[in-house]
Amino acid sequence: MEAKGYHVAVVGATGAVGQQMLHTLEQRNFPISKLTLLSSERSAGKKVMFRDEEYIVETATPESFEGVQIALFSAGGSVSKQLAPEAVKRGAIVVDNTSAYRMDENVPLVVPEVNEEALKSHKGIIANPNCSTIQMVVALEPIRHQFGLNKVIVSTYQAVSGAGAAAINELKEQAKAILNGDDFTPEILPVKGDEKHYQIAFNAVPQIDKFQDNGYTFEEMKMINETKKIMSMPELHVAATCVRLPVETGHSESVYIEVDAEGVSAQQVKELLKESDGITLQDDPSQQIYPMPANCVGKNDVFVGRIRKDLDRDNGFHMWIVSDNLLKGAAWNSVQIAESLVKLQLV
Ligand code: L14
Repeated sequence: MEAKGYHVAVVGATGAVGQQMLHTLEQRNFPISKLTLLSSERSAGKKVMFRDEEYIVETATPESFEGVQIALFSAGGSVSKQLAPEAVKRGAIVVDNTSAYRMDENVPLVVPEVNEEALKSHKGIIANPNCSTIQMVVALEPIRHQFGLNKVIVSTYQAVSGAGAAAINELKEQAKAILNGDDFTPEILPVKGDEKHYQIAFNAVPQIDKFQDNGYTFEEMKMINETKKIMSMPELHVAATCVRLPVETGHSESVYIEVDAEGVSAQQVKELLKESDGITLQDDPSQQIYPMPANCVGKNDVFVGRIRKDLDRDNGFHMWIVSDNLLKGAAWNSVQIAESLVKLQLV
């Protein structure tokens, strides 16, 4: 079976993340014997190219998963809730890119650089974490391992593509309207299903996903809870503020951390991250070198820079973390999980 590859399904194949999943499967030359492309009814019938072959996307139903071995889901939480168990029932391993199962005790929440081993306990569904969480924990894990970690305070600067292809379109159309002096009506951002919609072009909006009763947004709570779960650190202090910017793709994060060890230098942190898997260090103030989303689009790595020591606390550090939210934040992490499943002979 290994030589020929696996029967893979992509659910949400026409979406912003689904398209990147196909691109990543191609680019990684993932062993595929058969590919099934699925979507909600709305997008069914669309044509999609994969390895120079044209596929017609079909409406996802329970029966669509007959014979599927690996199913990558990215068609929204309700589709995952409905169909992921159906795929598992038919023998597939599901890698789910929605928030539907992330905090479920029976579901491993995996970033391979951090907790690949957690895959071994899977019961059919594996959750792909939130995009903002993934890029942060890739940078935090080597620091935790080397110096210990007890506190994280993060502010995000998130791109619109996280909210899907329609949000990208809204940013572009709005920017055009504003430059032309035309009227416009925000309809999607900050959250499609929420009551009010606000301008995103030439603006900054401190709301990603819906508000919870505690005053934090769901995106902020995802970062807080998922970070603790992935790093197996229920006691870690984490706070998050998530902000949407008029950037098309690439999330940025200003992160403050406190380590356990005393006397650690910024240089030590830089050297550690430079050698760590999945990280590219871009940190040279003398040459104005630091990560920016425009330079990270299309790349799988997490980019880290602006590493400096807090001026008041010996164990405090500040850094700037940027990654392509559709790749390491979504499609690449999902495909990487699939590669790990193959490597660990779990599929
Ligand atoms: O939890 O609107 O996977 O940018 C990440 C992107 C939720 C929406 C998730 C956005 C999504 C979020």
